[in-house]
Amino acid sequence: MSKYITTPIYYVNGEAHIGHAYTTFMADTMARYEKLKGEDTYFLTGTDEHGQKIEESAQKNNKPTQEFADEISATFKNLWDEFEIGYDKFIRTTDSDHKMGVQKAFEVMYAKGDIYKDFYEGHYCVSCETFFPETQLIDGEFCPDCGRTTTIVKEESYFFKLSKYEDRLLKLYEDQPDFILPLSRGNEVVNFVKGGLRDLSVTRTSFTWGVQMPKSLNDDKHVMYVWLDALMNYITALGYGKDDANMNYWPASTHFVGKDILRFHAIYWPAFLMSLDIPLPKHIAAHGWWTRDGEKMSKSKGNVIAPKEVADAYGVENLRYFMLREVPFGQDGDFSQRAFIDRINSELSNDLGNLLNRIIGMSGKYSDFEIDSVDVEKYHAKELDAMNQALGNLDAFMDNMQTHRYLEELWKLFSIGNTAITEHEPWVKMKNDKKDEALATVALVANILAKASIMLSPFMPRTTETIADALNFKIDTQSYNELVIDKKLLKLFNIKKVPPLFPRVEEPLIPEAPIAQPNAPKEPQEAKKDTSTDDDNLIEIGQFFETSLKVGVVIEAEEVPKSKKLLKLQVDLGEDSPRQVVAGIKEFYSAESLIDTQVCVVANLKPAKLMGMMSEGMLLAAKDEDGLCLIRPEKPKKVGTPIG
Ligand code: ME8
Repeated sequence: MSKYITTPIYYVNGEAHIGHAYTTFMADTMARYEKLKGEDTYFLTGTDEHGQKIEESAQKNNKPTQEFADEISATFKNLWDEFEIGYDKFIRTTDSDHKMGVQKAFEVMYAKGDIYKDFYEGHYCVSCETFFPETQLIDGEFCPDCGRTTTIVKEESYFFKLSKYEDRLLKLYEDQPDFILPLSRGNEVVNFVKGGLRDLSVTRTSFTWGVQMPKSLNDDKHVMYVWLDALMNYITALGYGKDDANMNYWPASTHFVGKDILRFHAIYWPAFLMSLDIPLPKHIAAHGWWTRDGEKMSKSKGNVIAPKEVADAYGVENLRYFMLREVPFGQDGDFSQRAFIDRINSELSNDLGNLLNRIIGMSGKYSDFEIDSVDVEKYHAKELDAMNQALGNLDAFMDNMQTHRYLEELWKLFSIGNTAITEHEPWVKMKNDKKDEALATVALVANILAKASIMLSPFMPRTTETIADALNFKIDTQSYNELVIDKKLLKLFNIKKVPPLFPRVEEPLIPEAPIAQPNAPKEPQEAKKDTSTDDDNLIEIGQFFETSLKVGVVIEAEEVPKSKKLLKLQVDLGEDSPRQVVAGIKEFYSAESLIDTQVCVVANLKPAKLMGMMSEGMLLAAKDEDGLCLIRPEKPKKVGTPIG
């Protein structure tokens, strides 16, 4: 049976961040795993290029929308190519084949009576490209997901009869309990559907950057809703609406998505497919959210880490390993260089890298680099059993996307190898004239490394290729079948020396996160500037003085309801009236403790709205693992005193 694995298609309103890299690594690893097992596998990724958000981003960048989309889409594609992501197709929703496919799907659903025309009036969040019912809005106005102001939109719209599919959807979740993975996420979807589904507005007339309506409807005023357009990518990529060339891969085995877009994939998407009479995907696998120092990262917010920066510093395969080892699939994870460095040094360098070096060294000394498995079973039956048992457990972990458990289990092999060396002391055996025993231990470890590298190859394809090269074999389906499934041992060969695979890392290799202050959502370009240390980015003193820093005193402070992080402050900067500053410091300071204390304020930031409140400045603060502290004058200064 063939396999079809997809990532979400990424919005082209900013460049890739670590959250995008995670989904892509996850899907790439899964696709490589299936291919290793010999499954005929198709792996799709791409970019989502329509909608008001993209149109507005292009305008802000003074670029024609298509040109802007071309540029950003290319940054994703180039990055994945540089990271050697093994996709079979990179789809763009501006591809003409895709647009044709979406139009065809629309026609089919319309002909079936599942799409009708009416009027829509509702609160729309442009950033999330989503309508929200009034009951869900914060203070009746602000987006419950991102806190931005929503706008009331009244327009003629085509509607998809989502409500008609309520019962069939509920039956789907019941009949196919692993449709949504991890299982724990299923409930929230079921409850949402049980709460009642309203028909879905699937066209827009307020902007033009979208797939045109099918000619047969003769209604040019409308363009398709971006989520209808985007979800269809999973079938148009296989030729739906054109030649169905690769539709044999359908239904998808797994759509990997972030938890924020689970609803679209677990409710809208199966309903569209039901309407089209197309079989449903097997799994929608929703991963958690990556934060940096506890702060949510997203393109819309601007506090992102560029995966390229991390990969350039630490190596892309180390990054893949870290992300897939660190976080149980489905849970949120925090990106911390400390945790990353610990895993590189202890798991990759010590457990794996040293083991390889040790047997290269020993076999060089004892047998002129020749390795022979002939006596392994005789002296190491116990270790072989333990190894085979761990290898046999791996598949189940991968089936449930539990990459962290998979890697943990795989690492048992290295521990078996390291323990065997410590217990059997081949160097003592060599002295005591028991060369065959010593060589059996070395060969045991070579076999462990070979089998482990096969199973690690979907995670670290290049690195494991180097290990396999040292052990004189190739990682492919044939060696997987022989060495892992049939449990055979390596044939006689000469081991090759390789340079250390995982140099230890002593210090963080990229600058730590900039202090997260919830002020104006920055453009991604600005965020990149923040985290860079290149000499090219040194600034002139004049540039520094473009920032107006002033001493202020907090005269009022209160908690922002419904917010875990925000405090609303009135800060006197010696101006006619105090400034309102909304600061993300509630976890570290109580409101009362701030009153009458001095703070340092960035005074010439453009005001920004946060959860509906204007913020007219930013407090200087320093944040590390121990928490956040405000930067204050050493001695009280007159309010309004410039800093610099
Ligand atoms: O949602 N941690 O695109 P997108 C983990 N175009 N994952 C994150 C993340 C983070 N900090 N931030 C974003 C879209 N993501 C749509 C998809 S599919 C038919 C259309 C994940 O570029 C997010 O959860 O905003 C989503 O899965 C993916 O990145 C793409 O986000």
